[in-house]
Amino acid sequence: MKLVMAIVHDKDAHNLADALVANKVQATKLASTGGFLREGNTTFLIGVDEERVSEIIEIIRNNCKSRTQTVTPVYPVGNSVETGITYPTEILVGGATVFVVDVEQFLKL
Ligand code: 2BA
Repeated sequence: MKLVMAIVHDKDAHNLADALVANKVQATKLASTGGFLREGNTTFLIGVDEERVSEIIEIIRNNCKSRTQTVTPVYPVGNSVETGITYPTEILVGGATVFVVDVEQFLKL
């Protein structure tokens, strides 16, 4: 068994949740926060048999768009140690950041 962890934009979370249910995939949806933008995103935990991993990845791909976002540093120019960015910059966010990991044990007690 595998655990698919997918970090997606909040705007895609509803459609992705619907698509997972429609495909009879069990998932848990967590409210999360991106470390860089410090904005809300959504993390899905999806436990599946190994044979279904590529199907799950396709479902995620089909429901998560990439978006450009403008980042304006909160630090003044010359003191942008944390971000390294000193002026408004466009960054690409998503579609989805996906981790697939082995599950040692899966128990429902
Ligand atoms: P955030 O950390 O808020 O990052 C949002 C976007 O900002 C990233 O999009 C990336 O384009 C950009 N970004 C992140 N760190 C940066 C930096 N140090 N300098 C310049 N630009 C930077 P994505 O790569 O699509 O990531 C979307 C969200 O997925 C991230 O939100 C984070 O919550 C998660 N994520 C991405 N990579 C991760 C990783 N290796 N481990 C854990 N979570 C990750």
